[in-house]
Amino acid sequence: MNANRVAFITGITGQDGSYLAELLISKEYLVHGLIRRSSTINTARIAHLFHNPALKLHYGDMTDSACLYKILNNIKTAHPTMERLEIYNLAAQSHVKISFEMPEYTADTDGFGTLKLLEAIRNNNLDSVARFYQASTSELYGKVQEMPQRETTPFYPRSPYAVGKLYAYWIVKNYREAYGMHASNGILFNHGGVRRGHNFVERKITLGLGKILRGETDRLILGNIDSQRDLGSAQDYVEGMWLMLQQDAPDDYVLATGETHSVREMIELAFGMASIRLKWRGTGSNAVGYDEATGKDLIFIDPKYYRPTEVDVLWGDASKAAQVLGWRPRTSFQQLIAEMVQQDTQIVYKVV
Ligand code: NAP
Ligand code: G4F
Repeated sequence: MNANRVAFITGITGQDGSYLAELLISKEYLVHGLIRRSSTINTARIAHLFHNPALKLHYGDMTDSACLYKILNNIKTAHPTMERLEIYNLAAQSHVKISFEMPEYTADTDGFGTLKLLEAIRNNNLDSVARFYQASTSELYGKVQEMPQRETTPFYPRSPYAVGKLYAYWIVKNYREAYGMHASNGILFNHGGVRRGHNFVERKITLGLGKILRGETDRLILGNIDSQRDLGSAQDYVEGMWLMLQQDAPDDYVLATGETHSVREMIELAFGMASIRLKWRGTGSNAVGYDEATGKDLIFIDPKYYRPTEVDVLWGDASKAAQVLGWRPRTSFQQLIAEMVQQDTQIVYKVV
């Protein structure tokens, strides 16, 4: 461990937090992480790091400003000579559909939680030492005003999640301008992988495929399969987060693959990797995907998965991140889906 490499990650038990913790530990950081108390185990993604002396976990919650202050105070006391503290704010109620069902909690965590953390930094007099990364999102573009979307594209959020994240985006920018803080927004387009939460669409597809192949179910039920997403690999994206905090000056960056694919394409690709060629009949909520070889209906639509306001298409332009940070995604869409199919079905599919 290097005495000058200290980081604090909120959301360390999440998909991105777990990959980021691994990356930072591999770079000799001492990593502090915020975890929530839960009645069930919520640390599966970081269980392999538990006994690593480079990891220290602290109980807390983004809605609890006193604990955020106290954790930062403890970190300051533990590292009295640190010249830099990298803070990655990844904690969020991150599910867009669920944000319509719990809008207030989503705003408290994703919006005001960010403000509380920024205030905890200032109240601990850590503003000049801290480098702050905010997990902003392509959901900010919502009803997109430009194709593809880049840092200068106007925002048009379409969910309580996106509106909460919009507040966070602007408060980060405001604290940068008002107090000179090294605070950056990473505007990340969708990214997943084998640690992706089970109720995000690409993981739901590969897990559903696995259940069908094992005979545990005879169908996969989804919502809007015509929306399009720019989907990359979480492991590639956490490198971009780290690069943002290594820059002399803070700034905002899009991370994206530059390709967009419909949910329908994701389904066809995943099922194709298991040698199931899907054909479709019907449209909208009557669309059904069936196995061309057997005629068996496999994919159904249930409008209960529709959002009151949908984001139809996301397609990112990460040229700025490429030019300034030297960041480029390494994993193709096909490779990413193949990795997930392999994990969830045990079928090895080689992408050529
Ligand atoms: P994730 O897997 O859902 O992880 C979210 C993390 O936040 C978990 O560790 C969760 O803890 C924690 N959390 C939730 N509410 C909290 C609260 N009130 N207090 C403290 N911690 C809380 O999300 P992810 O995919 O890793 O995404 C990381 C961040 O990037 C999120 O802010 C997300 O909104 C944003 N983002 C994600 C994507 C993407 O495609 N993955 C794209 C753009 C932006 P538990 O484990 O206890 O639930
Ligand atoms: O997988 P999703 O739930 O991801 P969404 O809404 O794009 O949000 C993810 O990416 C954002 C970045 O743009 C992050 F900020 C956010 O935290 C999260 O990681 O849905 C993707 C698309 C949507 O159009 C949705 O309507 O898939 C469609 N979809 C169709 N059927 C479904 C389903 N989504 C889910 N979750 N479940 C379905 O059954």
